[in-house]
Amino acid sequence: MTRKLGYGDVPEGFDRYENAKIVMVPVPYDGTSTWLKGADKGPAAIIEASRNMYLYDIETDSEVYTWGIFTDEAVREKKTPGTMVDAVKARVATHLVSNKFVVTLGGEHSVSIGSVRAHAEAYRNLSVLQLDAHADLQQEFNGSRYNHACVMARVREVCPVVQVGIRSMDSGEMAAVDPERLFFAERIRGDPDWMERAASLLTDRVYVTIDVDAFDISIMPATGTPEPGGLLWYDVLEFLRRITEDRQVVGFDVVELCPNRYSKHCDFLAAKLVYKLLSYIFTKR
Ligand SMILES: [Mn+2]
Repeated sequence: MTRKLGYGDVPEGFDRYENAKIVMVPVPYDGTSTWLKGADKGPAAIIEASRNMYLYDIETDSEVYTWGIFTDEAVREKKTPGTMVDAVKARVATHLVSNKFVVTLGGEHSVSIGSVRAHAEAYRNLSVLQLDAHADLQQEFNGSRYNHACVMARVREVCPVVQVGIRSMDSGEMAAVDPERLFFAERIRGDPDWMERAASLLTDRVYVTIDVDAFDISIMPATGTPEPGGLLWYDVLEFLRRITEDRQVVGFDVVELCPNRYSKHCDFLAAKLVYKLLSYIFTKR
């Protein structure tokens, strides 16, 4: 039997479901994005890039793959955004019941709704940390409540959110913002306390959703709606590490990578971001 090409190209045995604490759920969905298409190619690009990473993390002096990393079959439901969300929720829920730690790989941001709903049912007092250029607080967009511009409006229906890196929205969303819980990219620049304040607003159990457009376009041009003025690599890592030290991160997703032919470094950044966050979470355990 030939081995499936899984995340991280982990040594044989560590990639089997029975042995794996960590499960990758790819969701190659791009049904509602509005500008650059191709987020459906994101999960495969992340997995391919991840197979070229070193599996030792210098910072934490750890090899998180030894917890076992299983890469699941992709969720391919795409009749409507709503049926896709339900399919993601059902898939993630089956892994949570089996006591796995689930990483959802998008796909556009609407895939996060299903994953958050599954985690919110499995974990009491969950809050969601969102890293994103966009607030995603539209109640409805282009005729769907599950458009990628509505993600955080749907998430706020199930748990409190903290939004970081935001730098683009419309006036209707601005009215819906909770200013205490939203950290604009331009305002956290040069503010030494923002990480502390953002972290303090989270509950003990946290789900993290990372839209890669939170990163600055200089290091992450490969996304559907790139915005200048974003976060940089070490700032994001420092913040994520701080969150994992003070809180229990119970799941996360990385979404909106829209791979292109010219900037493979973006695929690698997303793949490594997944591995870094796993390293932080599991070093603590
Ligand atoms: Mn988003």
